Amino acid sequence: MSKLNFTSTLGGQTFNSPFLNASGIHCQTAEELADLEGVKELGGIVTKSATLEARAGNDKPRYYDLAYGSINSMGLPNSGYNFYLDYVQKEHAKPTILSVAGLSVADVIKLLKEVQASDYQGLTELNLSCPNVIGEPQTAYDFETTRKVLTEVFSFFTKPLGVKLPPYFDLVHFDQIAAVLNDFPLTHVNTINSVGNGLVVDVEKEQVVTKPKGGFGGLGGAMVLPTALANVRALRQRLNPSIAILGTGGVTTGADVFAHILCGAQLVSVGTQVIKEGLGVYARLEKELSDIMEAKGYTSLEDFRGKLQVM
Ligand code: RRO
Repeated sequence: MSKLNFTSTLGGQTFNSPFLNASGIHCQTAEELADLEGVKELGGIVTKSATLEARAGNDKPRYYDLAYGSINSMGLPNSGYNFYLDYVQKEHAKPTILSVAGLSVADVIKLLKEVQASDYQGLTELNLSCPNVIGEPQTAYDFETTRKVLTEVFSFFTKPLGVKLPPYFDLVHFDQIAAVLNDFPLTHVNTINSVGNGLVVDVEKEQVVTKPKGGFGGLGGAMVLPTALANVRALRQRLNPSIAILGTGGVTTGADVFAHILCGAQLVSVGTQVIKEGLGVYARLEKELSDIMEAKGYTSLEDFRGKLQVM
């Protein structure tokens, strides 16, 4: 097992393992971020998406655990970008990804100007896909606006930058978003955010399970794995080779991690399963991935990355 090479590179940085936390998962407070640093199987740390001002988020209950995954309508609770920008500028044993989100285009520009002006040289990820801010659309479903935002951002931003995308469900939409993204020097795209605006019904209570937005919320966990794999694969087939894909969505086993990498993922994030199982999930996933690689005679992630076969 120790002979396996789990290294991947992204934005000029080396990640010693393919595992990340999904943004929003155990990464909002200083204590949670410190916990992530202590997980040796984690290759890098992603922050909760940061906004200009701190936010309390939506009313509770706003997260609900399901046998087949989760539904959330957190509403971007976070400590504000100053806190996360301070955090990523400190010394860390692992690479960091600073996730940022704007409530308007002007917010995004202001946030990224602050990052540009700071000493932070690591990766930043612009979240274009939060499904839960009341009254706000998911930007990346609007291809024109996405192009407009990225054009403005790259007029001044010179540091490593990726975007977090919502899931797409139509092959033409994959073509359209890829055509936009390929015009910019992105380090990566992270796909997928939760499957927006699902609705879970408690039949006994004849009621929804989360309070905000009448119960509508983002779906994650096992139920979204095929959607996540489709997005990783379809984008890998369409994006410039210089744009890495971070695979997020539906990982519960080492086989799921293997599948994400086979579809083209450079790194793989875990969200819902961390909430269900705790941070020990990463040791289990690493062991399961190692067992699969050893059984197949693979010694590095490059041996199978992107090599999914079709019939
Ligand atoms: O905070 C949230 O409600 C949230 C965000 Br910003 C996101 O990007 N994805 C998600 O499922 N929840």
